Amino acid sequence: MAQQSKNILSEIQGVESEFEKEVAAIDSVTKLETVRIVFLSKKGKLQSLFSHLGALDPQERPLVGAELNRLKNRIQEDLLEKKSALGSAKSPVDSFDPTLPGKTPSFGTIHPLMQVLGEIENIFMGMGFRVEEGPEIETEFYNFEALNIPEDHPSRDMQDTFYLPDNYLLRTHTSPVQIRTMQKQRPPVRMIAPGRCFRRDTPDATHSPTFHQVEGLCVDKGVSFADLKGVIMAFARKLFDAEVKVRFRPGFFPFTEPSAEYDFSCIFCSGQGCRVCKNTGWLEISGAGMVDPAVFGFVDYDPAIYTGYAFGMGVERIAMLKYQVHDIRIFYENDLRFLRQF
Ligand code: 2NM
Repeated sequence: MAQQSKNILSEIQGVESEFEKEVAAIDSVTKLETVRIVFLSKKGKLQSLFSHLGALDPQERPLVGAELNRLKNRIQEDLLEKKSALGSAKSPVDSFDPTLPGKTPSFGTIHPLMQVLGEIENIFMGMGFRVEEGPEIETEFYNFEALNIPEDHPSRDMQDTFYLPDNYLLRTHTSPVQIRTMQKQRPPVRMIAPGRCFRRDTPDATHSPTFHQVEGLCVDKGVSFADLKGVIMAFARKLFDAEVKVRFRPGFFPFTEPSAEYDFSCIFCSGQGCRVCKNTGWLEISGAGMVDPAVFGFVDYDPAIYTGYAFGMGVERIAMLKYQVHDIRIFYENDLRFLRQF
């Protein structure tokens, strides 16, 4: 064999072992492309070997040519193999394509109960009420005693409240917040206490062991039941519509005297009578009254100087009316088919 052919064969060997080293070091698509260009492109090492074929002894050309083709195929196959290996373990930099459309993050929405709570807060803030908060874990003093609820009252039963160790309990209403606020502040007081409450109720369409309340309180010199009626009426008209009527009926609460239950005229039939109001024309909302002097005694307000009214309402009840929800439990089930509607 001619020396020229021997030289090319040994060059082929050199290129092959060079390729073996380079291919082993490939760890990214970018490097793979560099190696491909070095060996396979028009100005690459293989092409330069091919260009020497013409100068060889015609009899030896097929042998050297076959050897060159073998190397070319081998390089192509090895690079392909490397490429698929890299593809299955892509580095983030190689696989990042800045031209792809972005992923839209999925946003949550405010829970319907919190939307209603916010509306109620806004209406009362507009009438000069401050929003006060307090603990959900309470003492018997704040939840019962200071509210003039006697020791033998059924709401104090183990069955009616969640009791915790050391005489703590989960508050059954937000009235303890009113007591705490009166303790730290002299009149005038104009506040609402929104928040979560707890009662030992078996869940059904209208009961849940956890629920939300907004209670209001106004204490000053000369505050009367007429002020209470005016505030509740203004609230009803802002929350539903300007045509809503408010009705007060006699009621009883240990912490107010006199006490009343209040109703709104049915927002679905304008008081004509329908399924929602059970043909009464009225929707029961909640209770209210003039703060009992005994309660003022617990917070050291002089009932001879100050009077006050207080009221409460259930947030779930109002949300159920507003959104035509017929089962309270759906507010707590985290069912996105329900929650996405708000
Ligand atoms: C209601 C109904 C009537 C009320 C009373 C008080 C306090 F602390 F001032 F005595 N807070 N909330 C009250 C009165 C709550 O909810 C149905």
